[in-house]
Amino acid sequence: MYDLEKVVSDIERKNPGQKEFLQACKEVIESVLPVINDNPLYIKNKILERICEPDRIIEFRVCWEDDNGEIQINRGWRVQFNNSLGPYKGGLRFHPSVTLDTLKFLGFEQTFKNSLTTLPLGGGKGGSDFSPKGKSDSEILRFCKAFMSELVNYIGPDTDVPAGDIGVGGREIGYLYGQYLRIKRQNTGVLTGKPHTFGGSLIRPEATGYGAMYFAEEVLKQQGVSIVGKKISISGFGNVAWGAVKKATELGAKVVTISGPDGYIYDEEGINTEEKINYMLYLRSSNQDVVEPYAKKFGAKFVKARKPWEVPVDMAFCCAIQNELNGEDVKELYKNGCKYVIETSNMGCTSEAIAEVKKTGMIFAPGKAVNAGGVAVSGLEMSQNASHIYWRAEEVDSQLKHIMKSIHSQCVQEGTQEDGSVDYIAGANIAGFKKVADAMVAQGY
Ligand code: 2IT
Repeated sequence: MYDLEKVVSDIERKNPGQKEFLQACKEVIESVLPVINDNPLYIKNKILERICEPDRIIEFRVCWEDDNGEIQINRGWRVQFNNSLGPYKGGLRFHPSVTLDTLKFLGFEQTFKNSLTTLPLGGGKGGSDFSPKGKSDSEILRFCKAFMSELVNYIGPDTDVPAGDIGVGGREIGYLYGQYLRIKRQNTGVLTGKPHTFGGSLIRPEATGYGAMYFAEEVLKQQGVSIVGKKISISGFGNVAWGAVKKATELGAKVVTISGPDGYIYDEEGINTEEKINYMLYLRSSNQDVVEPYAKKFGAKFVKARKPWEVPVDMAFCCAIQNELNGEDVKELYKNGCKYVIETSNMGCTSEAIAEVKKTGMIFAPGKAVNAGGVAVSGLEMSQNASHIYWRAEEVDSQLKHIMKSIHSQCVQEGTQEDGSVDYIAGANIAGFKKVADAMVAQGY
């Protein structure tokens, strides 16, 4: 029998100072401990101890030359967390806040998320503390070439398939893939999220945001309500926020906020025209990491250095970065009548935020279920590349929708409580965990 406090303190001792990793482990362990304690095979095979330990971590130096001819040095990593279900799969994050702690938490989350997708995907994550902010296109190219020159030794279409994450979009994936091709000369689709001209799946750019809205629709359906007319606040302005705004608008909801490190935009009319939604792509590709220009262009309100959670809405989607929504934010959302917190970024909510949500009785959907549409379509991109074909957008979109519905059903199956309500955190963690754990048992140690 495992005791929660003892397990958590062991992880703390083995991973000193790694707060994010510990937070992610704690959340999953809290949910799955009863399942483990109920299953002698899991106990005998030490699944809990093994699943919290990455298979391996690769750490490397990345040297590149900036536009002034000065040599810059960054650190790069790939955390290959767990490949029981399939090749390591997960994004690369380029952001100054990236540490090994961050990538371990992300690789851990990815393992369970990928299990939920129903596709044969293991979990991994990588990236660098490189900041794309203010960098020229040539600097980004030189950094990507240097990064891939190292990473190339550790990845492959059947071993480890990286993709994008914060700071890594189609442009960066293109540069990284180009360097892979120069060195290996193998068009195996070793990265996903590629531009469509050389193997990228249609709908992959939209997939995370679309998937989040499909999942939210299912959550609402479970309550017997429709998404039409719902007022929504969104944080972030990158790829995930963009897809979410696009799909929310298409489904008849109204998104009134987006945000960046500089503050948030409140657009009372809704971010609901093609021009406004496409402008988000421009903001991202400008490498300035700001949203204020949106206010000037479209006559919306810009609120400096504040988060969007003070705006009264029905549903809140955090789409930016880990721990972006805290306990105070939840109190504010609740006070203003918000009923649903849809965590769309990876571990977007602090532990206090989740505790507060539980206190209020608001409905909470966890990131590893909500945002799994991105990696799911990456899995579909791998299938297309392996069979040397492209699927139509409608085909990919319909598979994505099907997968998100299945993830919702898995949450309901494992998370339904005695009173009939659904604990989506428990549901996602247990469903994701069981499949990985069963595979580990079947494969021995
Ligand atoms: O967090 C994530 O799931 C991603 N950044 C996407 C990973 C992928 O392999 O598409």
